[in-house]
Amino acid sequence: MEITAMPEPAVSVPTSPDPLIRAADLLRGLGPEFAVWADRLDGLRQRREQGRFHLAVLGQFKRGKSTLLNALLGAPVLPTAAIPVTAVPTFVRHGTDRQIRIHFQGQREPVHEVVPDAAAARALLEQFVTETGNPHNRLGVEQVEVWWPAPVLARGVVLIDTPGVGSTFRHNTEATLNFLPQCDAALMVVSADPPITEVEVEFLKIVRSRVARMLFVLNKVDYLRPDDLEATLSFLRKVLTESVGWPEPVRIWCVSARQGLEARERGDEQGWRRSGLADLEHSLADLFASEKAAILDQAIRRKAADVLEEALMRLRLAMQALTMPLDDLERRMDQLEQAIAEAQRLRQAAADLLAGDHRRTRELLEAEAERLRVAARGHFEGVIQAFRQRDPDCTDEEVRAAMAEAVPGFFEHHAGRWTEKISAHVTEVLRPHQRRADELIGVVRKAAARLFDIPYRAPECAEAFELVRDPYWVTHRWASTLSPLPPEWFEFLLPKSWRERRQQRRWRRQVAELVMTNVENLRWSLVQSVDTTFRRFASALDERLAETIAATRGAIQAALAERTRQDAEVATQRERLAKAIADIEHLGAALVAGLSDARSALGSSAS
Ligand SMILES: Nc1nc2c(ncn2[C@@H]2O[C@H](COP(=O)(O)OP(=O)(O)OP(=O)(O)O)[C@@H](O)[C@H]2O)c(=O)[nH]1
Ligand SMILES: [Mg+2]
Repeated sequence: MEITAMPEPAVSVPTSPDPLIRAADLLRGLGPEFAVWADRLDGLRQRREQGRFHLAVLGQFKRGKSTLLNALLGAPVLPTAAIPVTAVPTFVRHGTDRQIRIHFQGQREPVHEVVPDAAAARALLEQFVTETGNPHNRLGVEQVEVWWPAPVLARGVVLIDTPGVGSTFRHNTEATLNFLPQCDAALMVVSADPPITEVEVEFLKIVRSRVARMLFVLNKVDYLRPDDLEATLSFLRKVLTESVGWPEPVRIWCVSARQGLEARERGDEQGWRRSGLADLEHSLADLFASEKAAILDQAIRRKAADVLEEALMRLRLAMQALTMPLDDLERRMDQLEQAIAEAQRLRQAAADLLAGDHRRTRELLEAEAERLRVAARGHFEGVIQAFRQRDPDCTDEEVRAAMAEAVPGFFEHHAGRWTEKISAHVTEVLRPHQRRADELIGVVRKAAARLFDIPYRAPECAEAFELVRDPYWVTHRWASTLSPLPPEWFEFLLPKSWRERRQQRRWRRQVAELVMTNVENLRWSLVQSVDTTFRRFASALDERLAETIAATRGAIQAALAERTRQDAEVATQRERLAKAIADIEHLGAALVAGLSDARSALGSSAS
């Protein structure tokens, strides 16, 4: 590894206004051995991108959710109609080109199209997301992404149109509830006709604990005269505080999405304001700009400063290695090798502990699966029994229909609970491993700092374990009907009580099968995600340790090679190193400047 490959200009002319890009450019300019840190900074930049603000628009069907989103987008992109429409969640993101991507369950490749305008977008979406174009979601659409150049989406906001809750598809409501904790905020749309229903009240009661921020919108106010509006609002407030238990004061935005959209299309500013949407749009902009983006940006800057600190360590080591008497250098190098060997031993012990926790997590998962099997069997046998008690002469067909209705809701609910429990467990279990991993890397870095008299600063941001990914709407295909096993021919000849007993045995067998299939479906997807999480964690740890070792050793070995050259060349190299150190210190300080409780500056430079 040759440090002489360092081209000077790239170091001194960082141009991008984004400090992360500037820092990555600067590191790349220092030579290929600095690429790992430049790549890490690129990774941080991606994380910042992923930290988009996800706002889900919720409500009972036909409240005007899609119309409201269209108004905010300024074009009738999403399908709307007087009959229930949105059957699949649609994620609308910012994009300079207008594009649509339809994701399917299973292996089917997504459909991806660039569309010229709103009419074309809507026509395409109608085929896939609406009850009319895709009845009962026969096409197996999982979710839809739309990219649109609307200002409301700038700065990383994602708006999500969701299927209306409380329709006959109860599992839709459950799926919405499972989805909510992944979102940053939700906008609940109600309308004046009628002001709020029992279904909405029940939904809101459950939603309360699952959503970080909630905004209430009363839509279709164009239907109301001013005094009716006042009465509707006070009724709504009363229900929200008294029946739902929402804390006072409840702010409700009154809008007419339809008039807002029309005004937008005409370019009528006054009409836009009159529709109430200008006010809602401002409040949303404030919300997007607050909390999340700012907090994420701070965390990312701190992590970036840590990355620079690691690069600095390498430069300082190289500087020291160029300065020290040779025999001294070799002696210290031996000692460093001992510290590296110690870290590798600890790594093995850490790997064993991690494997143990992985195994125990799998055991917990299996125990939960068994519990769910028992609960589900009891539940569905109960469903059948209750049904038969109500109607002793019910036909097999009717029992099958009752089951088909009961299955998705039950499993969707348990899927949510189970996933939540397992991911909380995994996060908890991995935390001490994370600490151990940080200590392990610290062993090498501290030894290098001590041996070569350079400042050591522990990373400010522990690499807190994070599974960052966009909210994801999970659509399981639940096996929900009992197979139509006809009774055997001789059963008709048996006395009624015998026949019924045989029939019950038959149902019970089928319930057991149905439960096995659905629990297995869930168990399998959880096992996959647990295994992937542990695998990724272990390999990230290995990579970080290997990087740290390579960087520490590499700096000294490169300097050792330099030492065989002429004094004049060594002096030039030292000058370059000193300049690179100063540049990185400067950029690191700029990254953390102004952060709350920021450290004063990066450690002082080497001799
Ligand atoms: N008068 C009036 N009608 C509206 C308004 N907003 C929406 N509508 C109408 O209400 C109907 C339903 O609107 P959608 O936007 O499709 O409702 P949705 O909540 O998305 O419905 P689902 O997708 O089925 O859950 C459509 O006929 C809209 O034109 C409004 O502000 N005023
Ligand atoms: Mg809709």
